[in-house]
Amino acid sequence: MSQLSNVDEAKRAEWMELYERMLLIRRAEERLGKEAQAGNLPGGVHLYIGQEASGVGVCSVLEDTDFITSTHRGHGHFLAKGGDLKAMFAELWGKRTGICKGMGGSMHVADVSKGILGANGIVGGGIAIAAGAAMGIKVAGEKKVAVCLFGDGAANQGVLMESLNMSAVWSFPVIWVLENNGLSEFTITRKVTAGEFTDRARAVGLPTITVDGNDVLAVQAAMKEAVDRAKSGGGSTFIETLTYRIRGHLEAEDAFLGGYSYRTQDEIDVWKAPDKDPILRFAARLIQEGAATAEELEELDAQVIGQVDEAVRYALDSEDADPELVFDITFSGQRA
Ligand SMILES: Cc1ncc(C[n+]2csc(CCOP(=O)(O)OP(=O)(O)O)c2C)c(N)n1
Repeated sequence: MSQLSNVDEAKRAEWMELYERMLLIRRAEERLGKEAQAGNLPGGVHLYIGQEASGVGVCSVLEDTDFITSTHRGHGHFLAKGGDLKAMFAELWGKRTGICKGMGGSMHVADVSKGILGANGIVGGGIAIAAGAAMGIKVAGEKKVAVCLFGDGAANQGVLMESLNMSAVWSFPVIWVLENNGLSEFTITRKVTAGEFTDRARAVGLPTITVDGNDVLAVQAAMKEAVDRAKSGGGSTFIETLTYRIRGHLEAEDAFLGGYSYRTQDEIDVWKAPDKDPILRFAARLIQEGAATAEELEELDAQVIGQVDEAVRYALDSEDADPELVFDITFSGQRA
């Protein structure tokens, strides 16, 4: 660590943890992108690259006992909430050691022991699940929160208004986190959306916070406010994190679109630049504040890449999923 640090040791350790978590998501997903493009992964992947500060900032203030619901773009949320990288990779490769025994795949990574109620291939599918989880917390009188992470495309699903309404009427300890990356699959969200998303929450009387979703500390501060409110009985908050998806909707996008493009390379490049990319930005901040040196960050990067390599080996060395399991783990009690 630099001798000229502006931050105390506790803060430094916390910031480094945030940085490492974002880096882990980035390096894990870069590897997944390569493997998918080489045809080595069974099934498609939707990468979270560019949005890491949002998921990491959100989950940084949560306990294992707090819940999150996620989306089809769920690897980042899973890792941010403390999900195991090896078990996630094994899941994506369809192996028995996968977090869902290899029966779920990329869009269904879940770990209830960490409060991760699952990624979800149904756009908006996590919204009512989060409302239900929050209702459960309220009925049990527990000091926990449920956090719903969803996209701007999902925000146009009707279930959002129903769930916002219920969360306001019954003062549920639920935090709505709209990760607004401006894109809904291959559509510019603005072209299919009237008004502001935050106004939908205000319409039912919920407090709203709009935050720079590529600034991990800003997201964390917004979440702290919302979690404090929810855990002290003050009910729900709606947070909008403004961010951008750098990769395509899914890794096979180019082949899928056959030459059609819904955005320009210039636009993507703006968001990859050091003043926008959440990881490059935070690295610059760490160095500027004397919390780390460039060499230390490079070393950390090498360690993280090593962890990713190890997780790939673990997945490849694991036994294929057992199709028979479908009868045991899809529906409760089906075999009995
Ligand atoms: C109910 C449902 N309708 C449509 C789709 C197809 N689909 C997959 S992702 C997507 C857009 C999602 O946009 P957003 O919620 O903004 O998430 P992002 O991909 O930007 O992360 C659509 C329409 C789906 N999976 N589920």
